Amino acid sequence: MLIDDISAVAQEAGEIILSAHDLTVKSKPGTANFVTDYDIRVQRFLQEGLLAILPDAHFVGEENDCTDDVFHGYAFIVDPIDGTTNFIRDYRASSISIGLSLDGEIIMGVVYDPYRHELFTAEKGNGAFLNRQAIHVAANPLSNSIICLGTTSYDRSKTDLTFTLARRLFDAALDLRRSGSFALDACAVACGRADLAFEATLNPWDYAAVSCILQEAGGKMSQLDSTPIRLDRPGSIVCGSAIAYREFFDNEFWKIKHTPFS
Ligand code: 2AM
Ligand code: CA
Repeated sequence: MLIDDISAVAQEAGEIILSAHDLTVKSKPGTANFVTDYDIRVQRFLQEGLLAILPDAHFVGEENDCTDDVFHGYAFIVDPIDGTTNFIRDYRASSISIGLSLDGEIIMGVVYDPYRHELFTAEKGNGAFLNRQAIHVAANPLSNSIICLGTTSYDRSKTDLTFTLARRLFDAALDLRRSGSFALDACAVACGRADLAFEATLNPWDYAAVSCILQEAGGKMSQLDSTPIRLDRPGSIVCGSAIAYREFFDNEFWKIKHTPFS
């Protein structure tokens, strides 16, 4: 099956991450924005492996600035290492993220965490799985929720927005977490380890795969103003269990008033 073939490529790529040593690190535009020779190596491996499975598919990956057509036919939308800063520091919270779209709609998502040997998979209409066991979002109210945030450290113009929102949510919820890999945060929500995740700006390869996994696990995902996610440009993201996500919008947490970002 297609999803098994894609999963096998992701797991093989995980071995490259686990075998990494003597990294070469380069800065990308913005602050706290890095790429290593392994990001590029893993992406090359994925591109070759995935296009061997679906030769006619378009391919969008973080590390080749590729803006291929995601609206016609099949397209892989891939982050070879989500959580590059963690990878550089050997913090061991990074993942491989592979979304597959058909005519602009994500139909499959695979996220592999090589450190925990955890494989999250979903096919549209067929449910979501962690290591082939069905998963589902939790049912906690916001007051009992764990909330994952991304700090958009690469764009400091988003810092006030991020921390104002974080403070509001912290006051309303149980606690906050910051992993450094949005794909892992969203997978934590999908399998009920956390309840809500947000970040002020992400790229399609950060959320394409998990959008399918989360939806198939019974969760919801959109931009912070509740408009649909985009596959062709960056955007803000919030995702959660159906309950936490509804409370997030019912309480208008995202409307940051009395700040320059309202
Ligand atoms: P990355 O590690 O693949 O770059 C952490 O806050 C999250 O933001 C991670 O998922 C990280 O993905 C992502 N991220 C890091 N730099 C980014 C950038 N310049 N634009 C959008 N997302 C980024
Ligand atoms: Ca990346």
